[in-house]
Amino acid sequence: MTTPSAPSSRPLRIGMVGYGFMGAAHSHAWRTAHRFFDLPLTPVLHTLAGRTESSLVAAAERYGFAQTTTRWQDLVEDPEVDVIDICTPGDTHFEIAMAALAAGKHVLCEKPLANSVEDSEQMTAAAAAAREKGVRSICGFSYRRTPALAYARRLVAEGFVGELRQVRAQYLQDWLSDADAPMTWRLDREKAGSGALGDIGAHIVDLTQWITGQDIAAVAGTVETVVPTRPAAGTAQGLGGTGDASGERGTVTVDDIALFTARFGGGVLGSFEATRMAQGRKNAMRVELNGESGSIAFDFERMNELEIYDATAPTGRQGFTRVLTTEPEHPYAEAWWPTGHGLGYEHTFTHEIADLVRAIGEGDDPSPSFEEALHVQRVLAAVEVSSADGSAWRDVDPSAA
Ligand code: SOE
Repeated sequence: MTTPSAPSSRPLRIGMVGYGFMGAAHSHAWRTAHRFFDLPLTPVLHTLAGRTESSLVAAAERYGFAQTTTRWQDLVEDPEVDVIDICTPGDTHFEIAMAALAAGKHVLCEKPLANSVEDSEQMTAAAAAAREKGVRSICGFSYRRTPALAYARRLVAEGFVGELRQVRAQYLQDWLSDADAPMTWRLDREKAGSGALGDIGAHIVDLTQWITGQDIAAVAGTVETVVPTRPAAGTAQGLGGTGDASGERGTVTVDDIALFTARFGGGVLGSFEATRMAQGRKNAMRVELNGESGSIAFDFERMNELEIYDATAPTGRQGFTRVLTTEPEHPYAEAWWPTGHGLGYEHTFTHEIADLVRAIGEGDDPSPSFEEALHVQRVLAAVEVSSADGSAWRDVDPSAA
């Protein structure tokens, strides 16, 4: 009988705050990344922090953390913890990230970076100061690590679409279509910052900027709350659940739908739709780029595929081609299964963690940086200001936000 050998690289000890949807996704990624990617450090699930002792302990057992604490400050104060992974609602990001950076801990902060531009600015300044001391920080825009989308970025950079003419982005979900879906923290502005805009619209803002290599410079938009009150109590399931329709109702303080037009820095026009009211669309995060010589289209509900259209092909053979992005040529794919076997939602997080661990081990700056996440925050803020201003165009800059 042989004993499995100990990890060959140095440990990277993780202190995670929060253990909901994102806590589950991140822990899975921390556990898995070094088993599929060659990494300079081996992540170790050191301590899980959360408020409610009983569910915290159960989550730690399920996710594989060695210990728990009901004080996130313990993670920051523990010299053994190397990375603070913030998986809590947006209202807590600022305080935890600032303390972690000041203590010299690397930080992975879920998106959106914070609930306000002002907090995001301070976090970005703190991350920049910490970077001087070798401390790394990253914001969790995990969809960048979808092989098809990373490949789309490469195609754009290689000139496949030629000059970019138009960007179309949608993030469609339906878990709030039922007017009796219960109140959750995602419907509370104090906790979440905004609704569909910040929770899912933030992803398509980040993605389109990253894929095109252009920041959004101005926006004109409308945000709307379609269902103003919802059952205060109910049974949670997934993001939503079943509300107690006969009981008390709470007030929804965030948007259900956000629609906006954007002008990218390079001059290209883009349209954006973020909604949690699109019946039948479960996680349809779609991006389409139309250029002079071709188009690229993606839908997360078919995440292993990228549609590409080559306008330079002979007319009789033109048409969208469905590329299965599971080949060794596609970013991240080679580390996984034999050709064609496909990946899932969780892999985007595993790739994010693999890139982060590599950056920490090699002394590089991981991306998306807090600077990039701050720009996303400024775009979101400008959309809200535009909406309040009767959908007038607003510049995305520090003074306008
Ligand atoms: C996390 O990255 C996240 O944005 C969640 O907060 C959303 O609710 C989810 O639907 C997509 O991923």
